[in-house]
Amino acid sequence: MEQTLVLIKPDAVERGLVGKIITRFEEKNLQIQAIKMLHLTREMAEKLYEEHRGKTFYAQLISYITLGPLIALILAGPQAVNRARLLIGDTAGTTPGTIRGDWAGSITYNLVHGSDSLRSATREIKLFFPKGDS
Ligand code: IDP
Ligand code: MG
Repeated sequence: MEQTLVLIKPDAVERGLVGKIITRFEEKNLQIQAIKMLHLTREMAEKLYEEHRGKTFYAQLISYITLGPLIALILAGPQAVNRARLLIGDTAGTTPGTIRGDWAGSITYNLVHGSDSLRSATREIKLFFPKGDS
């Protein structure tokens, strides 16, 4: 079964949206295979977002994702990577009916992360759930 990594980012935890966000995924029949709360170190944030190093919003992104605790999930199901991204919505949160479209306040503070490809999913799952940890 295909797996993807989803993060419920610190702003969503702070705003009390964890339950509602998890419900969206569960209602679409994406199964929770692992879940944990953690506060990212700067080092881990830099690994997660290595593709964005050097971009104008990079510093803001690293401080955002390390602001407070987040929830990491492995979700599984047919086409889990794409289906999770569809539920999450576009980066700027302009699509109503998606998690970001309904609740996100800005392009940076957009509540949720979802792996963007199978390759990213494999890399990110290893980062958040090293062997023996899930
Ligand atoms: P994604 O989360 O939809 O895959 P990415 O382009 O991978 O979007 O960007 C990673 C994260 O960086 C976004 O979720 C958002 O929090 C932040 N971000 C992306 N683009 C911008 C921008 O143009 N300005 C500020 N923050 C941004
Ligand atoms: Mg991305």
